[in-house]
Amino acid sequence: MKTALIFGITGQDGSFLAELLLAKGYDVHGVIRRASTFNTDRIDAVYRDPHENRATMHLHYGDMSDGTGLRRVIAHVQPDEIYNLAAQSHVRVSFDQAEYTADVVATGTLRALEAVRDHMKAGGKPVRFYQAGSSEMFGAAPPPQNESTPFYPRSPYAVSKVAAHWYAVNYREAYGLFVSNGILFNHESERRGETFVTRKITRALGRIKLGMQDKLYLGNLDARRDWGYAGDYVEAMWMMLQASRPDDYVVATGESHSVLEFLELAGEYSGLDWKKHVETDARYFRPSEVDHLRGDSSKARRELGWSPKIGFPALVRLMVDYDLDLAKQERTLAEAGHRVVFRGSAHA
Ligand code: NDP
Ligand code: GDR
Repeated sequence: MKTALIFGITGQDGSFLAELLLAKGYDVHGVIRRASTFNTDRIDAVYRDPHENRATMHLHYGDMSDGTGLRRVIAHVQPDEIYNLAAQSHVRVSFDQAEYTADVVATGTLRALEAVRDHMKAGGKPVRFYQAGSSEMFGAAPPPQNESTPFYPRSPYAVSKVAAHWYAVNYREAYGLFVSNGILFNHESERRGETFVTRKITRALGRIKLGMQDKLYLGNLDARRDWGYAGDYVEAMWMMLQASRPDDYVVATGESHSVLEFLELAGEYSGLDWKKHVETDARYFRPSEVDHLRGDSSKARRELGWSPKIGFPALVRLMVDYDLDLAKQERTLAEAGHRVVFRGSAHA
C-alpha cells in the first residue's frame, strides 16, 4: 500500500484527490490548518473518526508558513508521494495580501522541498513530489499556451506560482528529486470555492431562481478561460507521479470561453431572464488582468495518456444543477425558521 501526503487536502482539488487515492487503496494523510471553525466540509464524506479504528484518512495540523511543522509531518507519515496543493489561491485577493500569498505559495513550496531534500538525505524513503502550478503563470502570453510558452505572470499569486515552479525545477536538477510541475488551467466543480467566478455565478443563479437573491455583481466579463472539471484534473496529478521520470505538464481542455459565455449558458440552462439580475461592480476588476488562457495539453495526452472527460456544457450544467438543489435546501431551512446567511457576492 502506498502512502500519500496532501498539503491543501481541504480545498477543492485536495478533496477530489483524496477520494481518488483512497479508491486506489492508498493510505491518505492530509495537512489541515487550525481554524476557529471547522474547515473540513469537502472531506467530511470520506473522513472516519480514528477512534472507530477503520480510519482510511489521517489528518495532521500544519501550515505552509511553518517549515518545522512540515518536516515533522513528513518524518511521521513517511510518504511515497506528496501533493502540494496548498495555496492562497485567489488571484484578486493576492493583490490585497501580496506578501502573505508569496509566503504561502512561493516560500511555502520551498519549505516543503527543503523538508523533502533533508528527509531523503537523512535516509528517509524516496518521495515523489507534485507541485500545483497554474495557467496564471502564463498570464499575458498569448494562447495557446504549452510547456514552452514563456511565463508572464500578472498578479502576486501568479508571480509566486512562477517562483514555486522554478524552485521545483531547481530541486529536481540540483538534488535529483522526483518533482513534477502540473501547469493546470482553470478547473471547476460543485465544490469550487464560492468566490471564483464560475461558482459565484451558479450559486447566485440558483438563489435568484428560488427568489432568495435578486442581484449578482460581477467584474470583467470579457476574460477568457479554459475551464475543465476538477475530478478529471486530479487524475493528471496522480499520473504525473506514476511516470518513469519527473517532468512538467500542461493540463487543459484546449477550449476557451469568456466569463460572459459561462454566464449566458448557465443563465439559459437555469431558465432565468438572467440579464435582469446581473450588474457590474468595479471592485471585482483586477489591477492587471489575464485576458485569454487556452491550453495545449498535447504533451500530457501523449505521454501520460490523460484526457478530460467532462466538457464545457456538461460542467456548466452539473454546477447549475448542484447549486439549484443547494438553494432549495436553503429555502427549506429558511422556511423552517433557520437563519440562512449568504455572503456569496460580497467577496472577490
Ligand atoms: P482551494 O483554494 O480550494 O484550496 C487551497 C487549499 O490550500 C485549502 O486546503 C487551504 O486550506 C489550503 N491552504 C491555504 N493556505 C494554506 C496555508 N498557509 N498552509 C496550509 N494550507 C493552506 O484551491 P484549489 O483546490 O482550487 O487548488 C489547489 C491548488 O492548485 C492550489 O495551489 C491552486 O493555487 C492551484 N491551482 C488551482 C487551479 C484551479 O483552477 N482550481 C488551477 C491551477 C492551479 P483551507 O481549506 O483551510 O483554506
Ligand atoms: P482565476 O479564477 O483568476 O482564473 O484563477 P476566477 O474565477 O477568480 O476569475 C476568472 C476570471 O473571471 C473574472 N471575473 C471575476 N472573478 C471573480 N473571482 N469574481 C468576479 O466577480 C468576477 N467577475 C469577472 C476575473 O477577472 C478573471 O478574469 C483561478 C484560481 O483557481 C487560481 O488559483 C488558479 O491558479 C487559476 O484559476 C488557474
